[in-house]
Amino acid sequence: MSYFKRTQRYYRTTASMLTLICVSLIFAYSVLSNSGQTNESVWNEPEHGRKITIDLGNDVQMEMVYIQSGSFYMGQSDSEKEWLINESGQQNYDRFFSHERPRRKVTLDGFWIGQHAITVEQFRCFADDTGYKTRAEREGSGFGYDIRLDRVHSKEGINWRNPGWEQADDHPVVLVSWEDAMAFCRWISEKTGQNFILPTEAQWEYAARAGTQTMFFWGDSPDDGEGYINAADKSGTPSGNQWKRAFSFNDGHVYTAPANAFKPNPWGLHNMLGNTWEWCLDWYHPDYSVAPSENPEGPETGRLRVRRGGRWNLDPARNRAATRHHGLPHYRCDGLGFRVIVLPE
Ligand SMILES: [Ca+2]
Ligand SMILES: [Ca+2]
Repeated sequence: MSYFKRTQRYYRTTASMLTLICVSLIFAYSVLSNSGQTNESVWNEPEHGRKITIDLGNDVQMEMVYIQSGSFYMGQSDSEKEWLINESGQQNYDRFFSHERPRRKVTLDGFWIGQHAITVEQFRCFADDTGYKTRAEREGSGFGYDIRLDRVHSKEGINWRNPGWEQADDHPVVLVSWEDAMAFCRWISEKTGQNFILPTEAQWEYAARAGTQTMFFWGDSPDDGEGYINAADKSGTPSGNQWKRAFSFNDGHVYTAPANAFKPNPWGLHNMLGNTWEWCLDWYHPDYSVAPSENPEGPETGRLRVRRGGRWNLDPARNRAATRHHGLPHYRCDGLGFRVIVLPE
């Protein structure tokens, strides 16, 4: 065999071996990154954007994304304040939006966060496994959209299994209270051996902004949000009327949308803005700037828990990254769910 042919065969063999090694490495990595439940090192050696898929049983999975530590400006900017006053008037601004200020720099450690809000299917794994009954199920009522009144109102007989309108398994679970969300966290922590908890509102806003400082992660114009958000839109209210205030496009969903129906923010998280409000860990305080600027956790006690991100029946002003709201820990409605985080040890 000529020197040339031997050399060619040598390179061909080496190339095949390298391909085999690469394929094995990729396979090993994907197994590693898909076995968060069993491989501690994956949880504790995170990189920004790294993903873990957790098996909840019954072929149901859940994706978590790692968000690296960093600083960001939390709260409403000066130009945002002007826009809100212009949009809703000084009185409404003072009443609903003034507690988003002052904007200030906050620094956070890294954490894992759900790529999606907890879905109906994921919540069912928890309920089936434990027999847990939510507050709405135990008390037989919740707050839901009343077609007759064309607004959210107290309703008998609604709960996460039946919000009074159709939800597929991949829609975000609704009608769960803060207490219900915490019960889910306890269950999944036990199941995985990891410390699952709700995000603080600082962690929530950091993740929702994903490095942006604009009103929405796609920019400052509500009109540019088409394909990114499910909210009050041109398709109208559940009773067929037009929303008083809405996004200028048709988002294709009257009620909730599936977890993957819209494009994610720059850090790969879906529906942080819109679709459903998301419970946060903190007790509500009207001035969050009194908390430390490093890893703020909210007041030690309180009456109301924070929720963030807006929901499907709200306008652009109430679906921004800085939008904040609150609720009693047992409150539940058909536009309020949650997503979970894990802190690396
Ligand atoms: Ca909509
Ligand atoms: Ca949301």
